[in-house]
Amino acid sequence: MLKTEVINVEKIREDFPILKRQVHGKRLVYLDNAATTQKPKAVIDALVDYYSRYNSNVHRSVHTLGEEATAAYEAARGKAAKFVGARAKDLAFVRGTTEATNLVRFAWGEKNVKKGDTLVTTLMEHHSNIVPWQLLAKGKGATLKFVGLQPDGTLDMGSFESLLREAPKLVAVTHCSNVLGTINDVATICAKARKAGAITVVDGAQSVPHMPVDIGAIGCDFFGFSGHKMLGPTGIGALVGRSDLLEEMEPFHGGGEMIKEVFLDHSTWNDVPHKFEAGTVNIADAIGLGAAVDYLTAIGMDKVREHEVRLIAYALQSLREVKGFRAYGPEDPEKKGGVISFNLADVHPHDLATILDEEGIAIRSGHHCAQPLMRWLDVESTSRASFHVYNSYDDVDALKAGLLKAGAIFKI
Ligand code: 7TS
Repeated sequence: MLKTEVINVEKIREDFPILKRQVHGKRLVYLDNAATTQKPKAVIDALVDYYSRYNSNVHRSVHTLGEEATAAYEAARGKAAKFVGARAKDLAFVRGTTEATNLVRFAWGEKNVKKGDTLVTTLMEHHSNIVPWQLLAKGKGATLKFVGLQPDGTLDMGSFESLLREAPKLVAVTHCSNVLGTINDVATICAKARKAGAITVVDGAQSVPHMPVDIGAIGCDFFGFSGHKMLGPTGIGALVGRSDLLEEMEPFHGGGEMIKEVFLDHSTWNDVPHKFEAGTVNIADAIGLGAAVDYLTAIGMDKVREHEVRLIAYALQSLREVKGFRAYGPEDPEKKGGVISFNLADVHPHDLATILDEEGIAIRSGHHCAQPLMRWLDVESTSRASFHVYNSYDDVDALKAGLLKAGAIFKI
């Protein structure tokens, strides 16, 4: 059975040119969506259209091309903001989630974090939600502390509550783990953190591409996400911030377009969000992200989520039948995003990924930029299959067949 019956996978697959290619003579089974997703023709066409019809810089030229490019760039901002329940003026385009976090580190953190302060993140974070806070803490003489995990791969809320008693300046947490798939109750976390006086930063890299997200309902102060994980181009993402904080923050980068006036001894800043978009921005890819938002909106994010829940449920049930298979993270598909991290007995994940590649199956193996989590799991690395709209039960069956083949090779 190909379809999950929630969305028409066969029809959707037609929109993705890359899915027609073969790898080692086999049908491409792309299960590395948590690293980056494939792009529908609508997104590729939006890039080609911009470069072939109205390529021009934005916010400066009064000629027709300049005005068309500015209108398309700002329309993309509006689309991206609406997609996550935010206002366009509260959304700054950045390169991706990593840059969003670093923007907060510099533009908010440098001014507000002081010696002796506590910053809080969690053990399940991607390095991009750990290292910037480590650097900030080190520079300021602050301390970075970590919320622990429960054996099922969910956050230990007891450990969170006790860290809140230290009145942290900042709480940074992922909406959805890129390894365990754990979906965190970020609304509750942000409400508690705010009550304790902390600023909240939510990493939406693995949630926005896979489920309906309403930043207003989450109630965080900052929220970052990446376009390339949601069918959009690489090099574009967004930081959404609370407007009063964005207003009072320092700029991130200095240069053209982020200023109002420049004198020899000082400058004044452009309005938010342009204050955070120095230099020539990534026009084409922002427009491409707008096209990706249109594409996902037409499918419906509630359907995307339901489709992935069914795929995850099917995959967990089916892959558990493979001898030596061990998955990490929550077992309930309703509590999990579209990723399954696993190991197959003691086969090295890179060996497994190489064997699967011979079958045309793309998974990721490694530490997934989450080394503290790997240590907590007591493994060096894992294999990871991750899903999106074009994946089907057939892809799961192909993965299972690949694992059985690997099992036979390694005599498990
Ligand atoms: N946060 C999470 C939860 C992520 O999964 C990633 C990327 C990032 C932040 C950083 O996003 P970027 O677009 O700035 O790179 N995660 C992965 C991954 O799991 N495999 O490759 C990239």
